[in-house]
Amino acid sequence: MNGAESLVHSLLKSGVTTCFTNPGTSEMHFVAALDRIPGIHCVLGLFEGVVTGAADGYARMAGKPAATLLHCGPGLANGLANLHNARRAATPVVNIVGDQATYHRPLDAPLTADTEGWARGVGGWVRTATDVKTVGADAAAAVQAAMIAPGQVATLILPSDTSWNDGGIVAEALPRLPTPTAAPAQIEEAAAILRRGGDGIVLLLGGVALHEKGLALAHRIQSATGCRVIAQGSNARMARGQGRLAVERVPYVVDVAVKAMAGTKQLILAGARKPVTFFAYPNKPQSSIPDDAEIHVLARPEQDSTEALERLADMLGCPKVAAPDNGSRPEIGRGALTPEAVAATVGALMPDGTVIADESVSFGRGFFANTKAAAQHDWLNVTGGAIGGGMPMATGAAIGAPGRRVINLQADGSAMYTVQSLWTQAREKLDVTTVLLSNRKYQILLGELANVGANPGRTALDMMDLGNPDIDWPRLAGSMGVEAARTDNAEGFADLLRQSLKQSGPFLIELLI
Ligand SMILES: Cc1ncc(C[n+]2csc(CCOP(=O)(O)OP(=O)(O)O)c2C)c(N)n1
Repeated sequence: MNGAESLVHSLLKSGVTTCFTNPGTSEMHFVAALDRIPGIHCVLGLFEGVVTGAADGYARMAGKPAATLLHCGPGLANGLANLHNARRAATPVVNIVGDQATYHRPLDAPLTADTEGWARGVGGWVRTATDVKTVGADAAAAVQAAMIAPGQVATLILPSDTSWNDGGIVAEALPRLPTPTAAPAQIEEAAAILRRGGDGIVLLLGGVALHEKGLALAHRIQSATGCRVIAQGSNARMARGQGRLAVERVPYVVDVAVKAMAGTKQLILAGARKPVTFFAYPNKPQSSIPDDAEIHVLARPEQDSTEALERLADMLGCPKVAAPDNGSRPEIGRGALTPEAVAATVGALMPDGTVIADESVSFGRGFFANTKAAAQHDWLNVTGGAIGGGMPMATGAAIGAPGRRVINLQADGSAMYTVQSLWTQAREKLDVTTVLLSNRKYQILLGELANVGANPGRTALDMMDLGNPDIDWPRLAGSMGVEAARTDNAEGFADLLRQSLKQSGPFLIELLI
């Protein structure tokens, strides 16, 4: 058995069944091993940002990591932005990077780079395999490391001789390390604040606290104490729709966020961090939370926040409550393609169990209110602010959640970063509906110009304009095997969305907004 074969067998023993890849020469033995050993679904991405973003989306839905397979330092570098997004989402990823043979590295051949250094920025676990005999054990350790709560990118660098040499040994799965629980004092402190009551108590949820069980517990606590419940600005995965507590997110725009969080006196963090603004702006605050607010940590992101919410609810004696009533399903939108009309149509038509991959950027800010009473769904955000995450995330989510429709709410500028995702969706016949929000601008940056106090001229405005030439999305998608159509009104959108939901495979709807 060679090293590559021991690696594949060991990944399988540790429960890894999907590999997103864009290989090169140094990965050929790994690829050949995948041929000989059944059990791993291999998915080709035509750019490493697709590979890494898909691994992120996959694990958010599957609850376990996929492997990537990338080519040397430069292949990793191409995938770094979406590994950064995965790091911010605390997604487990087993990031495998083939590299120069150990004895070839000193020759400084063209693709030789600081692979370890580049990997270190996106995850706390980086290892370079040194011996064929321990490659299997390295793989098991990488899976274990990726799953350390709350989840992380674990990079295993694989010099090609450790792949092709004989003498590989298959490693058994390592035990999953337990998720630390909150200390009693953390629960007591939060309970004391909630018991005392009064205005301005805010429970801020992040991480797994936004999954179904955490939200139900937050609903119990809110019903019993009257505290406000809100979510972090961007989240890996949030359970939403009928019967689930509808929570807003801390807004992106600083002034709007400051207004939304005004009056916060006691901020209780459950798997969340204290909100900070994306950027500093001249004469604006760096956090939306008032300076005099007190911060209490019910559960740190790496602690089990659901269990902490449960202990808190029990300590407070919060009675069981009926599931929240979010009202009736929205009606489909009519007329112009306003954010509200688009959101209402998505909310009206999405089937039960839909996964929303949200990279709607500036157009999507009203989407939450109009989808809270939709069928039950999960909402995934691009978490690290690195655009180009949406389409790969949708692609990976469709593989991680088979049988569920993925709707990708996708701004056009961000889409162009990783547009090759459409090709993978077509090849894998994935049930992804891309709602392409075509404003032909970097709209958000126009707002940012004003926020930083800049006075734009012609050149500055040209840098935010995606027209000239206009991108022909139906033709672009069609060229990659994805059926597509365009509309400029809400009725047309509803027709196309219905059509896409009825058929299997990917579909792209360009909305001229
Ligand atoms: C990797 C990366 N590159 C550049 C940026 C800067 N950036 C933020 S938003 C944006 C434009 C987004 O445009 P689009 O996706 O069309 O959304 P819109 O603003 O039109 O809603 C850019 C270039 C970024 N956040 N991440």
